[in-house]
Amino acid sequence: MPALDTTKSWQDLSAHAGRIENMHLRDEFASDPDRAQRFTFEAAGLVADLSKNRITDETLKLLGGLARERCVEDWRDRMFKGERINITENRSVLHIALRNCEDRPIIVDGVNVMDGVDAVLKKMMVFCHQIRSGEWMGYDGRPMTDIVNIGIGGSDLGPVMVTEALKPYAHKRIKTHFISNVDGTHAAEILKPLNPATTLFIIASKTFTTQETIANAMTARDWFLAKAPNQQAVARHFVALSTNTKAVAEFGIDTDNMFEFWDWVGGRYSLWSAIGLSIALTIGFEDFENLLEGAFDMDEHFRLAPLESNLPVLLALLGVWNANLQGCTAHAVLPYDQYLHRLPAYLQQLDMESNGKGVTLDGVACAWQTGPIIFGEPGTNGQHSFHQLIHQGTRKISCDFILPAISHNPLGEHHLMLMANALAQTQALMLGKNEAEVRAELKPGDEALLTHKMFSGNRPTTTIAMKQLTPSTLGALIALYEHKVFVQGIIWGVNSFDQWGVELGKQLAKPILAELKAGKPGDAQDASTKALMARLLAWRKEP
Ligand code: G6Q
Repeated sequence: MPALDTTKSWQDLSAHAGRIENMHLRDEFASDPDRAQRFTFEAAGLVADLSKNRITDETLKLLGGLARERCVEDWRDRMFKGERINITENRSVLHIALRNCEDRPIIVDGVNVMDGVDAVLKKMMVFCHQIRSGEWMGYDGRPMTDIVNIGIGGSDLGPVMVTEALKPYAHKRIKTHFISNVDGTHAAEILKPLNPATTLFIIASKTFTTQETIANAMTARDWFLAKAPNQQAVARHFVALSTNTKAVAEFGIDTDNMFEFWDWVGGRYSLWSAIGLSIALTIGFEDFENLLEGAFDMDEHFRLAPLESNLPVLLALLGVWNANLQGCTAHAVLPYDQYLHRLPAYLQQLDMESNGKGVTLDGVACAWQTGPIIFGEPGTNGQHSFHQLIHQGTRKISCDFILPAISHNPLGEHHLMLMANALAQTQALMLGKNEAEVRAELKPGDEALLTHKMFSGNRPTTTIAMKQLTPSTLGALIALYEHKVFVQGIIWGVNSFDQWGVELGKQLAKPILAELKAGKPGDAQDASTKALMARLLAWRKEP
């Protein structure tokens, strides 16, 4: 693929960005009563208002041209067909198969992957029923009250985010917990209140070789066996989610208790697979299917809608516009729903691990910015913290405000207050406060405060609204972001589906661990690492 900055559409967009440099959103809204309507798009139960971004009709037209020149439709179709578009790992990218609710055949290496998908879903359905009904009992004949998912990265963040987001749908008897960090504190604090006789452990690891997960799984097994009557009890209390049958068996989990998935499911795209078992056990299989269906609706929209009204494509192009041509240095995700409090963390992995890449598919260094820094907190907490910088800081930051109309907890006027705050933030970031407005409020003698109280406004925000946060709208929202990230990767020319950056740290941790165990830093370590190791080891020896 030609370098992004050499393409005609990129050059046209850059020239256009220069032409509208002095545009202010306040003036655009004042002069164009249709602006909000023209720049609002809908799909799969989500409404996205793009109008508070620094865009014009011309911008969207040119961005559409960019998408065409970068062959977005072709890449999208190749993904849906199961082609090996993850070229550095020689893999298909088929999370869409996991929620292919119409069962359209998807053939990889002559095999319809839907057969395996359907079989695992069925196995998950049966298991969900057994656990939730209490039919599946622990070693002393009682039903499970606690589920502990042990996994990290893609085998943790999605399930954590979704089980938190869908708490109103959770089974009353069952509490779901997650252990991810190799810091023993995580396992210790989660296990402390639990009773092994009524706890089910889910060991979630695609490779089943991840150091942190295996260490936590072994700790959990030791903790369990310290109370359980015998080794056989493990079969009632440990299940595995993995692609690696051999390693699961070696760990001592009966492979009948293993839920399979495949190498074409990327870790950070895996919550729809067996990795979502903790979700299905928590909210029930029917609502898990509703989650898949919501995602499927978004997939169908992404697959079929023209680029001009295709929500993931539009959000992707807007993100590229803001990051590469409007000088935004980061992107904030601001869910105005407490249940979505782990969404920013989830999206950090989805976006930053997918598009945090510095070379193109051809292995050439990118001369343009790629994946943005993603951060966020649920509203209104962020308003009393980092929103200050978004309003008045020297860095430009684009934001997504995510806003359901109906709360699961309709307490007094809380939800109206929450919505008012979200809307007020996007309005303030758009309008700002000019000199005349500040002067009109300044008390005599407060002239020195003038510039402190002024807001430039003109800061880009997108509002994604929905009727209510449900399994279906959540599924659509996650799929929206997944496809957005994919389209951005296509525009930037990077592989959104590998993660070589995770590897180096893992490799280097091995010799350091060996030396820490031996109590002596190795000579090959750099001076800083060596000194830190020596100091830490010395402290550990002190009484
Ligand atoms: C995700 C990454 C990474 C992965 C974890 C856990 O896309 O590949 O976050 O999910 O490293 O890997 P395992 O599931 O193999 O333990």
